[in-house]
Amino acid sequence: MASAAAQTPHRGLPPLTRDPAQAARDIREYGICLVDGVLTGDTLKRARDALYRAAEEDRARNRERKFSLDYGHDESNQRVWNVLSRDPVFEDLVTHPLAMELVRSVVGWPCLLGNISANITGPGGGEMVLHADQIFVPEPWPAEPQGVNVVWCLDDFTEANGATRFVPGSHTLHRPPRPDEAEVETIPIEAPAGAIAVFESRVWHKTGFNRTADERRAGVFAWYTKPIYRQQENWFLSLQPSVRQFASEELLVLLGYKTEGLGLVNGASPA
Ligand SMILES: O=C(O)CCC(=O)C(=O)O
Repeated sequence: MASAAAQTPHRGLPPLTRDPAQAARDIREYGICLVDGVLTGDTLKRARDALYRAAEEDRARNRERKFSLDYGHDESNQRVWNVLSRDPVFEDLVTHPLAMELVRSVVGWPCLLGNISANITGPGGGEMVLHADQIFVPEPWPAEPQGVNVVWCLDDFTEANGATRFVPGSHTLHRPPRPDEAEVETIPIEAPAGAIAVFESRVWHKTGFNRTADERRAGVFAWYTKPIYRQQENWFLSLQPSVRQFASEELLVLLGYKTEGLGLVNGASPA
């Protein structure tokens, strides 16, 4: 089925870049950018090992939780929530200077970290429902995107292993997909391990099918919003306390522990 977005001039993915200014331009034009080589060597290995360790622990303890937009009773794909509480390496991802520069270019500063969770596709794993991340924003949507998602590719993202798929140009439609648009044409966000894809919150996207016999695809999704939105993860209840204890000023703001105007305690910032 052809999509309404196919009528727009944005027919594909922008090329991989290492230039932050180009990446910010790509988000404005295409709704998405791809930056490669953001995590390399030991750092990439640390993040990947930490995520797969957390996933194994959740499976072993039967602690895996699906989300309403996830894959129902699909046993191949696995969601790992709140990775920030699982290993300090994820603090480095949340506040990575390049990621933060791109996040600020979309939603400004201060902003909030809505959540940071991982999706691991597994052999035979199914697709997620097509959605835009600012699904919680009432329509008509404000003129600017209200959030931005930074996707950390901890494995190669390929069409075969379930790379996230998106609808080119969908950010210009300025609305979420309707139920009869669930099957519109999408293209895979293919990128090497260590790359990030950053897309603004109006982009229609979903997890792809994993058609491989033996490959998993780990992606960490860090979701940031303008500071007027409730965070998806309730950090005040679920954050591992030592994260707050050692957090930078920037991370305290992102988590909502240091704030202005909203989220006060007796009229003042809690931290
Ligand atoms: O797993 C993916 O590729 C997409 C995940 C996603 O869209 C989400 O978590 O909102």
